[in-house]
Amino acid sequence: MQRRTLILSLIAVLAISAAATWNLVHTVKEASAPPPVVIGGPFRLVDHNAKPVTDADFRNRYMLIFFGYTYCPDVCPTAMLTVGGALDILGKEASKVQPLFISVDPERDTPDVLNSFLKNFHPSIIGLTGSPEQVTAATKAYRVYSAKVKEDSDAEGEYLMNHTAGLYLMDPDGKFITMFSHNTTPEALAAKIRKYL
Ligand SMILES: [Cu+2]
Repeated sequence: MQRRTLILSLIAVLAISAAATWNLVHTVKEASAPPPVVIGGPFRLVDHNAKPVTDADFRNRYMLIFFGYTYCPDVCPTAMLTVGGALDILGKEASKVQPLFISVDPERDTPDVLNSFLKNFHPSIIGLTGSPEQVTAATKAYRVYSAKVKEDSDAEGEYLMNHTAGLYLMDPDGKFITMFSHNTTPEALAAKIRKYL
């Protein structure tokens, strides 16, 4: 019994020192690389049918997430057209992908507003909004920058949003895979997405 305990503790000591050595090597090797940035995370929002949703509702599908706002004069609508075109090109495979349009302008982007905006685009795109706090939590998790831009000449309630644009591809467990530029063709986007499916 005593001998067995001794062997077990020897194994434990060996394991600990091996782990420590590995850790040391690992730390030294990684020292020059920047610390890993975690992109993504849980979110609680409301969809364009006013139904509460969380990131967990999209497990088992690849989330393709774009942050924008419906009053956007150019970038956001164009990005949604590109996403829709890419989904059409992906055909059957598109069912593995859940495109999401998350509003950075919850003040104006109510579920109803999102709903009418999304009628112009691919039917599988889900629009998400929420309280300012919920939206801020989501943008923080995805490291999205957004800010109101108001000109003196703008009427009451009229403003543009400066915002990070880009498409996040998350795996079926909700983990970040990569980002794509929204500024591309449907063909190029479809080809890039296909590589990960
Ligand atoms: Cu925009």
